[in-house]
Amino acid sequence: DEAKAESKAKIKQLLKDKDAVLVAHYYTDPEIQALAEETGGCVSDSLEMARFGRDHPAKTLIVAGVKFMGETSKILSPDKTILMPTLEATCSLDLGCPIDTFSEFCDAHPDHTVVVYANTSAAVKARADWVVTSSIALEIVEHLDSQDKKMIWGPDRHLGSYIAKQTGADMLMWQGECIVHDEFQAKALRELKKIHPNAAVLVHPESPASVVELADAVGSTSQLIKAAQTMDNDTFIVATDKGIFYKMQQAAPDKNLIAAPTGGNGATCKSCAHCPWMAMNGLKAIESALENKDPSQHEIFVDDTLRLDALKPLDRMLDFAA
Ligand code: CIZ
Ligand code: SF4
Repeated sequence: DEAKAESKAKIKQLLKDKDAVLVAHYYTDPEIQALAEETGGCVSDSLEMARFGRDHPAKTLIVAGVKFMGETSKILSPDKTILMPTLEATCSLDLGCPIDTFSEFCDAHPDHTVVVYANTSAAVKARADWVVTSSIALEIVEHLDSQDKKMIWGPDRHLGSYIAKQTGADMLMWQGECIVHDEFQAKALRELKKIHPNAAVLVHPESPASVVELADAVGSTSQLIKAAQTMDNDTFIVATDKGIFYKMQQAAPDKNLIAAPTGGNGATCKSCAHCPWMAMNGLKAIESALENKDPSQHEIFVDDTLRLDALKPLDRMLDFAA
């Protein structure tokens, strides 16, 4: 509608005026992803967002995602201004892994290599030996396992169990989960598969093991988009945040994409396959981030000592991925 068009025009102007670029996650709302594309920004997973932001010449990055993504950008690009539509956009994995208790857990197992998921605070990253995202977690754990390392894994227990099962690695699990993926339901998914017998099931490994077991392809957001593009099936049942349908449909325009069922088959779900924190990245919030009249609402700062400690395991991942 008119207000939205006005807001988009204003954002486009502000992006130019402030030498800023919009970096959006696959789970943000479709209009935010479209705006990032239209304005020369990027839409991707957390690993690519951080790399794109680091390598882009813009002075300011608007990170439409959740807080840990803004922090990762600041850690990689300390000289850039990192703004977020709202600093209240967090993540249940980050919230469920406070530095004090996580650090105690690590201290109790000093002979273990600490591997943490990107969905964590800068402080938790700083305590880790390795940071991984879901697109590269399997390879990195395989690599560490081949060196006979015992590992502490945090915070996502579903992703951790999936990787332990695939690799046979010795991993002590932190008990965290994503409130979105944790809600996918195996029983309802089995029923849905009966209705669509030719559909392939695509599952993000933050989902429960019972759901992962039903998958034809398991992978990170980018890997699932690739699967929809390359697999022969004409229908896909997708177990990850609904935001992904925007890019997945773009990549596979002729395919029929169906959301996997969540708690109570949609009747009693809490997140209903869309992250409430990702949903906070609306047009008005982006506008207000660009204006940055109140940095306490928008700007990411990471203490310098913490930044350097968190940079080491992050760079380890980026070098491994390169
Ligand atoms: O669930 C998330 O927040 C994901 C998949 C983040 C990422 O690595 O892109
Ligand atoms: Fe965190 Fe899950 Fe939201 Fe991703 S979708 S930001 S893992 S709560």
